[in-house]
Amino acid sequence: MPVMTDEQRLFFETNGYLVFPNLLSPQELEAIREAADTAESLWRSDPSRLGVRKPNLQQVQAPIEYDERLLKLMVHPVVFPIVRELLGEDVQMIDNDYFISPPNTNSHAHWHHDVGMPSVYHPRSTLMVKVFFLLSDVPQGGGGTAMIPGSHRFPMDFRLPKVENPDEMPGHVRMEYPAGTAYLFHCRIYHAALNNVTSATRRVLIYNYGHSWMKFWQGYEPSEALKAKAKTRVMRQLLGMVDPYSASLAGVTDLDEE
Ligand SMILES: O=C(O)CCC(=O)C(=O)O
Repeated sequence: MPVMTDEQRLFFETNGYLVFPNLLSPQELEAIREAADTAESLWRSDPSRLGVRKPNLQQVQAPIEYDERLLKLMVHPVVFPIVRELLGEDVQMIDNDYFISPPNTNSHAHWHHDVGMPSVYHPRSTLMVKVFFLLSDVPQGGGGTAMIPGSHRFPMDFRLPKVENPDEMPGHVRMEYPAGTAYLFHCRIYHAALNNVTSATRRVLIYNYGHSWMKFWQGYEPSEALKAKAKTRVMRQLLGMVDPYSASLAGVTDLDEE
């Protein structure tokens, strides 16, 4: 059963992204923030834990390994069915991150798309869909994600304008929204993280989904401890615990089905 509204289908096809205002209720947001705080303090207390520790980005790699609430967010009942519809029944997790962009820092990610794959021409395919959950308000100039609407359909040889400062890209839209908002995009869309010129820290959880025959992004392979927590068909497939070439959620109507 399709879950996307006609408005969502048209918007995504045209623009390559979707926004979900107020997706997390205040209670859900509080619980997810608490889980993210726990992950962050564990990560900060142990420099051997995977992630990036740079002045303009602190990246807690694979937050789903840290707290079951962050694992469950991967199957959010509103967003995940849409991801599934966009990618198909062989959907799998590819990577997941918790990004912290400190105040008054320059962009950590200039304009790019996530699936260049120079040998493969796939303008009609959706290879990956990335979902962002905002855990902090992102004010204007607060280092939010920016995208070029419709650029997921640009041809391989499209000449993107060269800009020194990512904020100067013509025609971009900015994901500057309150905490609790989520957005997703088609990974061929051109996107960037803009400069954070405010005194606010941006906090965002990122879940990237692809197909079961794709590899996990290196360093994001689920641990055995995490796999032991996968009690449902959906979770087992998302964590790659099924045959990659016959994986399918076809017929699964209840995300909690064991
Ligand atoms: O931090 C951001 O908003 C951009 C993230 C990004 O570029 C990516 O996930 O590929």
